[in-house]
Amino acid sequence: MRETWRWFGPLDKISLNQVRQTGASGIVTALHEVPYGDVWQTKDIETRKSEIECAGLTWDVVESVPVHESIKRGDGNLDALFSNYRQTLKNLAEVGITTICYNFMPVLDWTRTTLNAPVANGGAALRFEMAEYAAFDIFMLGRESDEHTAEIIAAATKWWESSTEAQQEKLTISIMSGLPGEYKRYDASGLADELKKWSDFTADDLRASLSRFVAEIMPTAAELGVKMCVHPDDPPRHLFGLPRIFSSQEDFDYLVGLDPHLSNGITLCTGSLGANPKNDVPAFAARFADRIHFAHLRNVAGESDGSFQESEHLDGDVDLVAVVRHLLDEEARRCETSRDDLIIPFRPDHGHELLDDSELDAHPGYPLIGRLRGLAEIRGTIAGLGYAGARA
Ligand code: CS2
Ligand code: MN
Repeated sequence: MRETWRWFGPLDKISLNQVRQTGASGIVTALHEVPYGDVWQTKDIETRKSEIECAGLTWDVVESVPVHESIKRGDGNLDALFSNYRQTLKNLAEVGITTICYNFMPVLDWTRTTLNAPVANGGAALRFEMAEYAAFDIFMLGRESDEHTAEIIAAATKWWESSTEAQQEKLTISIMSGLPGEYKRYDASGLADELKKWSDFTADDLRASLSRFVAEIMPTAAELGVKMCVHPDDPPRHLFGLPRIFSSQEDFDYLVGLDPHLSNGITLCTGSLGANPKNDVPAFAARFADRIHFAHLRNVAGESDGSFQESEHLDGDVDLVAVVRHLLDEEARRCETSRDDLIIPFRPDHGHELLDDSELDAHPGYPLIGRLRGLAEIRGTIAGLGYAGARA
């Protein structure tokens, strides 16, 4: 397995030199400055690639080549958008970058209600509190739905009635923090307006858009030797009435059914999938092993009302050691079958805010020291499993 690190480009508060000190050797990044739907020009890709290489690292994975909202909606000038997407893949492949992560979540990306929930050791974690999510939904978006149970509505009402304006503002900022880079942050009423446009849009509609995306993009990816890998929904559930279609094993079976070629692959994000206790993440890793082109390794601790908090990498609901074992076994199988993509890149995904992390003010969820710790723990896990025939 190859240790990688997500770096948000020249605007990232964490420098490539700092990344080197984490021990990671690969970079996961994107041309975040290119507007969604535009072609990534070869010269821009080359410039970013050489910047990474000058720091002694390699650009291993693109996360993400964003899927334009019109593609998810299935409206607008789709022919041009698909053609641009294919051209971007060609330009990336031409400079040797062939592992491409994407996701298919409409409007919102990863979603939390708190960016700095206290952890017993003094650090802080990202958290999804069901009552606060419902309070935002009911009282701040004013959305009518039968989504919430009576118990959650009662807890949400209690939160809402005792909350200050500052707390409501903080909740809004937390919920918007996962939004893709290009989007200007919505306020609550801006998001409510956007959601209205999607109110009749169903999971089946989104699946129809996915099916067209797969038909338009995967044959080109296969031809170019590009490994596409879709990131699961985070959290793995519909949000504010928006459908999500990458939340369960069945969802990924559907994707594979659309095109069984291995170019139509998966990003295994243990923390995203693990936020639904029904997902058996090691079993998921084993089932889809041959098309896992990229792994996000992190952990979550779930609660009975559907709330969850990001936990230490080796201490949560997901048996990360079992997951790593499946990935190492897969690499061994790839070796036997002479596949040319023997090594699975992984990153520690998110991390807790620890020690001096808050001073650096990095991207929420992407602190330096917290991720360094997660990476080191996973490195130890890999080394441990590699010794003494533990994998036999
Ligand atoms: C993160 C995301 O939510 C997560 O697990 O890894 O930032 C993820 O990278 C994007 O949602 C999609 O790639
Ligand atoms: Mn992830």
